[in-house]
Amino acid sequence: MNKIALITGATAGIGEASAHIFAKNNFDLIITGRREDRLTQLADNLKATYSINVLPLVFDVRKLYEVQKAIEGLDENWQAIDILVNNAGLSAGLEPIQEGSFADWDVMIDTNIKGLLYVTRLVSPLMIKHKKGHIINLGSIAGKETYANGNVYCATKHAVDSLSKAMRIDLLPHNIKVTAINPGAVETEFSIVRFKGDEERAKNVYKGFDPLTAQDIADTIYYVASLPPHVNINDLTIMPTAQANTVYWNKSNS
Ligand code: NDP
Ligand code: 8X3
Repeated sequence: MNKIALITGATAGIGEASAHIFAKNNFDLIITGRREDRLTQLADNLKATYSINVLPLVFDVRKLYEVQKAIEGLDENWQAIDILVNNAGLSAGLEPIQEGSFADWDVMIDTNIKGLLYVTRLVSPLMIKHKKGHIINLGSIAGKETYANGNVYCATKHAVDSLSKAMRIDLLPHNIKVTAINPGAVETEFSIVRFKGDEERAKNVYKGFDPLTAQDIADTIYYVASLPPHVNINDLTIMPTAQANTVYWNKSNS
């Protein structure tokens, strides 16, 4: 029987790249996201390419009733989840605190903190029941440091950092690993979402240096997921070589 990985936010970027690498390594997959067309297309592609079972579940992680319906409705054979990749997340806006948008704040807090909590709250009892599991949370360098105008996004990722530590303690008696992956700049749809579809502004973020790719992070996620049972990486910060932290960059490629 194949192992099972549940990856949230698999319709783009890091989640989509992670789905491919787990599929390539013979995991059956539960993939989630809000964009049904993309999710269905990815599911069909993964099934055809890797001959694995794929269950696409369309839901918004911010809506508790949708998350409950999806996870509580899993058939017995899909409940034995080995790996949960809490990846769905976003940034919205980049303004000083005194000019921040209430709507942007709500969407980041509801997605990055509450959404991650809802999924974890519903999946972790299944892992406890099966006496195994590994939760991999997507934090960020923004969860280790704070940068100008990053205020609320940074705060949500600091919360992920804190929750990862808390999960590790609470799930310790149940043989469940918890890892936080904290990337620096990864070129995905992240900046397009942050700047509300302004592709030119998004492209500028990655000008003059080689950013990380979604594949780099997916490879890292798969690496931590494939370590032996007695080994866990608690916390891993991964940066483009050209980025020392959230402030210092070597943008000399232009
Ligand atoms: P993308 O924008 O490319 O992908 C984000 C994914 O999250 C999409 O699949 C999207 O799916 C999903 N998502 C967003 N909101 C919701 C929601 N409310 N309900 C369900 N799914 C949702 O970004 P990345 O791949 O770059 O980001 C993935 C994670 O990595 C995020 O947590 C991000 O904060 C983190 N990260 C990213 C970095 C970067 O520089 N790119 C660096 C550090 C961390 P859909 O819209 O279909 O719902
Ligand atoms: C995304 C990386 O530095 O843009 O989490 O906040 S950063």
